[in-house]
Amino acid sequence: MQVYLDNNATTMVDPLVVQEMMPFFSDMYGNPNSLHKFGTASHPAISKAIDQVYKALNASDSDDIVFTSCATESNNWVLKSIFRDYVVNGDKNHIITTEVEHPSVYAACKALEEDGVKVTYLPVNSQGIVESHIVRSFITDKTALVSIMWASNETGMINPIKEIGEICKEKGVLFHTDAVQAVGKIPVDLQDVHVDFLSMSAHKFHGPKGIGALYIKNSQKLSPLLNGGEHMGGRRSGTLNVPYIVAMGKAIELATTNIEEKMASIKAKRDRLEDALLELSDTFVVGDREHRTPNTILISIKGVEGEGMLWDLNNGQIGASTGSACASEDLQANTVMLAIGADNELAHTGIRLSLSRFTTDGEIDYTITHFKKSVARLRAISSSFAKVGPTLGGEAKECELHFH
Ligand code: C6P
Repeated sequence: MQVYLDNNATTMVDPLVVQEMMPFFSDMYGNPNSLHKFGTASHPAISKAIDQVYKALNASDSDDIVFTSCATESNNWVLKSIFRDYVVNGDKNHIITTEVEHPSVYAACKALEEDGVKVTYLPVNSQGIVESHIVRSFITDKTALVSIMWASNETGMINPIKEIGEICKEKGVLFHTDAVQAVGKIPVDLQDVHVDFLSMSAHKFHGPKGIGALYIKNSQKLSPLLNGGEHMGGRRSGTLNVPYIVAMGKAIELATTNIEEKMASIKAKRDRLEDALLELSDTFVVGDREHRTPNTILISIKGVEGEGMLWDLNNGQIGASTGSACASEDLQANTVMLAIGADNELAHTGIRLSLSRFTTDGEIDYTITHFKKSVARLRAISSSFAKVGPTLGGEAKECELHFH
């Protein structure tokens, strides 16, 4: 058996999505900006895809949804254009974000600091959540933007986006959320929350890699990142990637239709896996289940290095990760675990398991058995675990961590 439990890194493309996109490679392949029939043939499918994305997010007709190449582009677009529009060409100089953002926000903020922007990196609490009152306390009349992820790719913890949006609205500050790990996993209703800009990526909800989007409330000002032709109303130049746009529309429709049912089914499997793994002594899961995306577990197993565990799981045909896929080669401690107060040793023990709607009960059973054997094997050869030994009556916990 093979088990893929790294769905926060990327997901399998749903076969129904593949079917929908195929005709636009070699059949209806014209450039949609061309005036002949080869070009115009794809217009109905593009319109349908745009409608599917608006409907999935409950966006209004006055809002813009602009297709991009990925969420990294969407995030960079917001941050760099806010810098241009409100810092260079305005009187603001401050951006608020968090210590636990994905690198496409965090590294972009670091780059803006070199250009003179003051950036505040907010801490998270011991659950890995940004508390809204902290956001409020750092907003000044120089703040151009607050950028806070909706849900964490590492822990699955869901931030109080509705509260933060209300605070930003009240203070007259623009609010961007990186919703890559929220869209398609939990309900995202843009009539219910106040968000100015929202980034997403299709390959996180069973669409293909290389297509994302940026939502812009009320089609407001945001200078383009890519200048060129008049594609997407001049907001994002570059010939439209028709097959991928069609795929993204289909994927978001499939992911968000009856989302509550899908969430309940994934959560039941996730909880069963989590309960079984927490039977092991000296294990911790970051964050409570109530505030977590239904597919994610970040588990720490005392005495077991994350990389060793991944290797062992991989030998058993199970794909997992120690955290963000783009940081997985540097063998550093998990930065989110450090941010929530784990010590360096513990922050090397995190394993991220992320399910999808395609994960089966049989795969969960197999993973439980293999995981437990791996832990026993690795603990038997772990020098740190041997030295300290299992905590007497070692308790397994899911909730806030108090490491110190
Ligand atoms: N996170 C992970 O293993 P792209 O690669 O541009 O489609 O998505 C980037 C991105 C932005 N924000 C968040 C919250 C994300 O999780 C990701 C992708 C993967 O966690 C790959 S690093």
